[in-house]
Amino acid sequence: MQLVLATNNRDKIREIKHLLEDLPATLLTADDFLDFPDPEETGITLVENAILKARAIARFTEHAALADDSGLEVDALGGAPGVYSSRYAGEHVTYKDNYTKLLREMAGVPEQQRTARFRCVMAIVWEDSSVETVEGVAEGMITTAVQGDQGFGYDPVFFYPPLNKRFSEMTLEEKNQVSHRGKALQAARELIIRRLSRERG
Ligand code: ITT
Repeated sequence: MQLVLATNNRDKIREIKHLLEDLPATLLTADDFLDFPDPEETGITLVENAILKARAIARFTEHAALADDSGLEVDALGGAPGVYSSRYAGEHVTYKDNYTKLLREMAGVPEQQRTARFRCVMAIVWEDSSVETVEGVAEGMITTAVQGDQGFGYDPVFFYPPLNKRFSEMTLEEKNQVSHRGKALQAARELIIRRLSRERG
């Protein structure tokens, strides 16, 4: 089986590869193709955008494709930035621009109201064009300052109480065991394994 990771985000690719690498499937990425598309994310939900990205890449590569649409939902901000997490501070901004804006918006919000969750939806479009989706969630708190140099995105401001540290203070293995993406990937692994055994007949 050849499965294309339908993302242009290298940080996601690192985490996804780590959890799928032992499967008897060849994982292909943007680096394996010329002019790999970066589809416009016109959906208003993570599910819509994940399916949209997986479909676009499956069509372009003529292989099965797995897409990840993810975001951070902050309760004190009514669920923002949510599906707009990568563009929170504007188009073509850095991770730092986004979490700096988040800390600014959260200034003065008391600790017990700083609850948030990362959500990850993965869509797989198979070679027969059928689609399946899975989801993973990780509950945590938004900190008041930046710390840690692991991970990516909003990890330096996302505190995970069960391990008493931020995502930015976890190794790749630790983060994958508890994160939204790690949980979605566990479910995606099951879909892939089921598909592989069906293909083998
Ligand atoms: P692709 O669409 O090419 O996959 P993207 O970065 O644009 O890449 P999304 O539209 O799904 O992906 O945006 C997800 C954003 O949510 C991402 O850019 C981060 O800002 C944030 N995010 C997602 N997962 C995260 C994680 O594990 N840790 C920190 N931030 C995360």
